[in-house]
Amino acid sequence: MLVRRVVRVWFVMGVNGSRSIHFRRKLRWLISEEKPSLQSEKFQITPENARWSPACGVRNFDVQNEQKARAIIHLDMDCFYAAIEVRDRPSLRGKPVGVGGARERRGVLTTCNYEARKFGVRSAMPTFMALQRCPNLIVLPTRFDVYRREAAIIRGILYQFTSIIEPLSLDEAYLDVTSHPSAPAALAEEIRTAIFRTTKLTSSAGIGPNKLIAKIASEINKPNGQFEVKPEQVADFMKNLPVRKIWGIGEKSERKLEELGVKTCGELQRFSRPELVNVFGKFGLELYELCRGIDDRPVEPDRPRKSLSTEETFAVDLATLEQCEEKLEELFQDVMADLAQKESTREITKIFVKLKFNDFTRTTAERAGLAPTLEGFRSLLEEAFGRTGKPVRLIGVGVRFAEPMPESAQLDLL
Ligand code: TTP
Ligand code: MG
Ligand code: MG
Repeated sequence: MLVRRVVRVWFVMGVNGSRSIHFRRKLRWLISEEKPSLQSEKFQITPENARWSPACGVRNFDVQNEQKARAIIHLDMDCFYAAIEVRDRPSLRGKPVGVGGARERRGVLTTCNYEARKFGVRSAMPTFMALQRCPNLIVLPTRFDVYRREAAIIRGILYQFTSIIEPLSLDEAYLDVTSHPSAPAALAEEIRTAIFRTTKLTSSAGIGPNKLIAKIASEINKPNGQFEVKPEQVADFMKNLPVRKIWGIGEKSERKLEELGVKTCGELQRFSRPELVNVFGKFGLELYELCRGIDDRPVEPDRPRKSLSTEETFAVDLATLEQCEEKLEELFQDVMADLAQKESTREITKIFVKLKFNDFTRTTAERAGLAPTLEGFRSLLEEAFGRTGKPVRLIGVGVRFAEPMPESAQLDLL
């Protein structure tokens, strides 16, 4: 009986990681106060160990597996777009290369190779700034069709090793290799070699017992390297790790923590759950676990997108609302076409308009309950533009989707 209830809740969790705390609470409720009869000698589970099971990550409902540590690989291609461009133009090998919009068109770099990074060039940097730092930088236009094709080839290679793959973007993915017979680090090496053999592109990998650790680890020996954190090494690994490495800790939270004298995860571990909730609200509960290297989010092969949008940076700033409205109409057409093609059945909860101004500040106007019509986007544009009146450098328009609720969750939990 207990096993059946627990397994059902795990399945629900496996479908949507973002509800972790809610479900954990629900699970604790099931097995502690309200349902003491569910306790059994064979399968003792307490409120303390009632975390997500490793099993949910692999959709494996075998409760005997509950204690088995997961093996997760985070794989990320090295300077992906730039590496493809250099591969396809061997004369560029060894030279600093960036990919993105031209300086004359006030472009921004999507990425650059490691030769360019030595000069301080970075992703998302305006091209003029990149050229100031690295005057010999070769700037190439993007070729998204080629990048997408390479990404599909790489995905095909990954599927030869496991079907539990959660892509994060064109060039990176989590793989749950818990059930694979090879040791995970050897497997990561094998996967990276297979990718290189086929595409002549290098990649880096992080190997760990969960997504948090695997993702952090994949940066450590980048490019063309890998790093493994074994379950027994997690405590040491976290001790000196800067808090900024934890997902969800941005610049603002980092500053907040610095004011409290906290720079590392080890230092953060001194805070109790209520103390962290005081500072960070609900996220404090997750933080309590994350800073200890605990992350039970499953690798989700079919993660639905949360939003869909399109944006454009203009060659000349738009000074008036009328000029912006003209561009808005084009962007509206684009996003609606995209929506029809990719997400025709999803429920839309919000629409939004994002503006970036000529001084690089930005603002987003969004509203729930507005249909995705040109009129709706227009009123948001007016609102966003009216906030500063500064010349506009970029307009983005988009929609946010309702989280799909799995059927099993509706039946079990509502
Ligand atoms: P990343 O994996 O973040 O970067 P990268 O692969 O270029 O470099 P690294 O070796 O550090 O992994 O992003 C993958 C691709 O996504 C990148 O090649 C270009 C694109 N991209 C953008 O278009 N804009 C961005 O701001 C970033 C960060 C990436
Ligand atoms: Mg990359
Ligand atoms: Mg990446």
